[in-house]
Amino acid sequence: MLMSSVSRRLCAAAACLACAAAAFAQAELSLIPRPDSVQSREGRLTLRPGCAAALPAGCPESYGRALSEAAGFGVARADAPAAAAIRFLPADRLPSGAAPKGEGYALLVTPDALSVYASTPAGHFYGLQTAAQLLRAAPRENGSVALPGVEIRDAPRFGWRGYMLDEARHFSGREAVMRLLDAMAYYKLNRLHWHLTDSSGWRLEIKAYPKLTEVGSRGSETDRRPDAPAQFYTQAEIREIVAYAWERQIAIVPEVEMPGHADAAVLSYPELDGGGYVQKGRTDKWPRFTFNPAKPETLVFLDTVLKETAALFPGAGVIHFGGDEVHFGCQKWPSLPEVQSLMKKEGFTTIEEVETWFNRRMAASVNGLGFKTGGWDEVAARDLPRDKTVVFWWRHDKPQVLRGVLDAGYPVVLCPRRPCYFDFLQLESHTTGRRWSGINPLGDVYAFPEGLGLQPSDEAKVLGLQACLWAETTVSQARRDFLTWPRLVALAEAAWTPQARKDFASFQSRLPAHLQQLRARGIGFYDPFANSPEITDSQTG
Ligand code: TNX
Repeated sequence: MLMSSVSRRLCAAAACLACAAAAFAQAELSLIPRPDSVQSREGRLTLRPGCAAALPAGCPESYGRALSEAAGFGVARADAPAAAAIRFLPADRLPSGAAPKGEGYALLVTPDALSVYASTPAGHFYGLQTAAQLLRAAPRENGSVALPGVEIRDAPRFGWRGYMLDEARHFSGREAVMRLLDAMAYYKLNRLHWHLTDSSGWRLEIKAYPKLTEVGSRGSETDRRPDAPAQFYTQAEIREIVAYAWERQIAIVPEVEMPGHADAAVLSYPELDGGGYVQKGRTDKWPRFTFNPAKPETLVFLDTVLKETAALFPGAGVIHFGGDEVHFGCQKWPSLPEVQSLMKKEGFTTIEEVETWFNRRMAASVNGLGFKTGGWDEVAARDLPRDKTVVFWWRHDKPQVLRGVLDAGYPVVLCPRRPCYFDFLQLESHTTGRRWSGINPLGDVYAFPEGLGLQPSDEAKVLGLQACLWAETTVSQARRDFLTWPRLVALAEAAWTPQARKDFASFQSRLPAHLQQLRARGIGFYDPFANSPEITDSQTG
């Protein structure tokens, strides 16, 4: 039979697409985080514009949008899986093998359909992210996408896959946070630890204490003018961002720092002052570093702040209350009348006992609101309830603190300065940022936490991993992006992918496609392949 020229051209195009799909199937799929198992299967699936997806019941609109954006064409919504080219199905419909549990999922590409199987909304969501990554990477021809046959089984190594953003030192703002949440979700990260208060700024509207944002939100680490613009989140904005994150399976864990790192709050309400920062004899840096820990007004203030915070972050599970570096600013405590009378009443002989009393008092308040208390690792010395406290281990030079925390039975988030602090340099030749007997290059982030020598019994108590972006040296969003990406992509794989599947060379081969995708999202990054120029505040501020 003679072929028309149109159908000949269509056949040639199909053959070409088949070649591209075959080549694509042979190379490792550029999925990040690398799934637990990926097996090639016979055949391929061609998805055409207008193809339909049967999405999980009750899922947000953003699921369909994510598929359409990744495919590059509109994906319609199908009511029933039978008619759909993309299907989200319950775990027990999986044709063979163990049904995925929890955050796990299975994804099959057959000539008929791309099917995602999971037993929870989180599992379906992570299958969706993998589907989106497959679609973005697949070859295109005449507007269609050709996916190689594949069977993926996947589940995370750690349940806490986090990123801490410091908005107190420099403010990122709503749009940057939304963009960040989208990218975090794409890499299956599920906790944003939001550092909203610190000495250089208070960024969270509290209705009972309006001066916190009228006064305390002005300025930043590098701009202390009292008439600098106010920069903070209204409660309505917080609710919007929390809901946006929730749709993406990300819990936002707020941090309200106490009793230290409190200048912005004390500047707003001077009656709460507990004295300042004394380091190497300098009292000028943070003169109001601590709250007065024993003054009844302080306790009422903090209880009220925590209560409003709890109402804004209903699904957070944890409210972080800081608790770090108090020794920098508690020198005045012994001279405060309220501290003196507390010590007398309780029979305390040391300031440490006052700190412990304060921590326990505020942890009870957090717990009373139905949340666990998060605290930097100093709080492990404060005898807080093991089952209601999450310890964030940050002092990498104190492995004995981690040991003690694990032995005491606290759940732990691992976020040691090295290699998890992204305000540290990522390349020796970079000039701006911190170093502490070393720097935090991409490979070190990727290799974490293997170097810690954790035993399986320890790992059971480790909730997970977290990167922290402290923002003292980041005036611009361009610099925050430069410090964050692609190190956060590496952290995402370290937190998700089983240890036996981690391979830095493979990660590096998959990374370039993701750098392009970050660029397409409007997110900046350091390009380790091109050794792109360092972005410092002096260039961008
Ligand atoms: C230590 S981590 C801090 C932060 C700084 C950071 C800078 C922690 C609990 N405290 O206040 O921003 O170092 O790297």
